[in-house]
Amino acid sequence: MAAVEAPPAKQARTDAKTDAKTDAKQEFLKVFERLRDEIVGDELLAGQPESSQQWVKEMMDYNVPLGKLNRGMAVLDVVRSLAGARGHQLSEEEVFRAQALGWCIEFLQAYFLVADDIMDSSITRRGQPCWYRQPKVGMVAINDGIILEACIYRILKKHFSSLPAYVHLLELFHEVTYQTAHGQLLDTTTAPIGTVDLSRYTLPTYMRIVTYKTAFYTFYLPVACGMRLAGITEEAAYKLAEEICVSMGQYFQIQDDYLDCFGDPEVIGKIGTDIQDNKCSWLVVQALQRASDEQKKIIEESYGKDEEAAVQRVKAVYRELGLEGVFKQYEQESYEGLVKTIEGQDLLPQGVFTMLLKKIYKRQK
Ligand code: DMA
Ligand code: MG
Ligand code: MG
Ligand code: MG
Repeated sequence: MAAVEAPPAKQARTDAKTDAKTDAKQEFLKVFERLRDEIVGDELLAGQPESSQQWVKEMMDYNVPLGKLNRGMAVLDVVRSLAGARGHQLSEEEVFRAQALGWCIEFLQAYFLVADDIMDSSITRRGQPCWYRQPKVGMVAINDGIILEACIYRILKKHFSSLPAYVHLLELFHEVTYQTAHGQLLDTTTAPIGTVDLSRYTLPTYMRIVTYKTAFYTFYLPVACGMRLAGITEEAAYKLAEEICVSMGQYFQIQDDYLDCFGDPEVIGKIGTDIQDNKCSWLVVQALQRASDEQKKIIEESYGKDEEAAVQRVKAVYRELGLEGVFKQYEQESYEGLVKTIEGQDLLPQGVFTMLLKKIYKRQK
């Protein structure tokens, strides 16, 4: 059957929207180049051998700007939404600051991912080999991660130290880093190599892991950054933002776990490792709530093994249990619940949150 063509008006609108999106990304990437060049040219690195400057530049180009950039670009969206609600037009400087702060989040993300891929023995990330798997890198990646984290504070110092929000921003990055590292600790210690203990994989344990390892840095951090730049100081507003962002982050990580097993590696840019890695994934938690004794036995014997046949046996049980459908239903309920919460408050403009939610609803990558 021939595809029905979209009416021209709608097509034009869609094109304009796509163009605006590409432009925003291009503008954002330009800011990355500026920040990167500032770091490579700063007084410390300029005094180091050329090879160090080259290394840092290449390491940043490889690890920082090649993701979806949702977290980083969200800061400007949040600032715009907050300014718009007050009828304020952003200056060029305010736009740059929101973008630079967004890059601080992307540096933090890069730092966590470099380390996460080592800990998870992952193969690919963003469609290329994980940084630590580059032959010349190996465990030097640990130090590169430390450099990436330190870059956040150099950017903050250079571009934000004259603002009243500076100390709040420092505290925010420190706090969220601490929370995320504790999430990663829970994630890895709940998945010890070589011991499969299915009694660990409960929903409360799962929710705690994902709240800490993902929700704070993925959603609360960009929203709180935008709120600080907009000059919001009421504690209640931050508490509310945290509540909504944590729910959204839990939903986001559940999608990540689903895609680890059922997503297309070509699309998500990474090869799933959760079953091999013995992870307390949302899927195994759901499977165990529904499995027969026989199915539990298969999971018990095959989970946490780095063997393709074992992975396929676990996936077969997931399919028998209809987990794809269970996920779709969860996704719908979670989305509707979030919309309700967002619409049920009037402390912050709804656009701050709906914008983020729209970007992740039914995501394939
Ligand atoms: C992601 O957990 C959490 C952090 C802090 C990177 P994950 O290992 O499920 O992420 P991914 O699937 O991207 O490796
Ligand atoms: Mg991982
Ligand atoms: Mg991990
Ligand atoms: Mg994952």
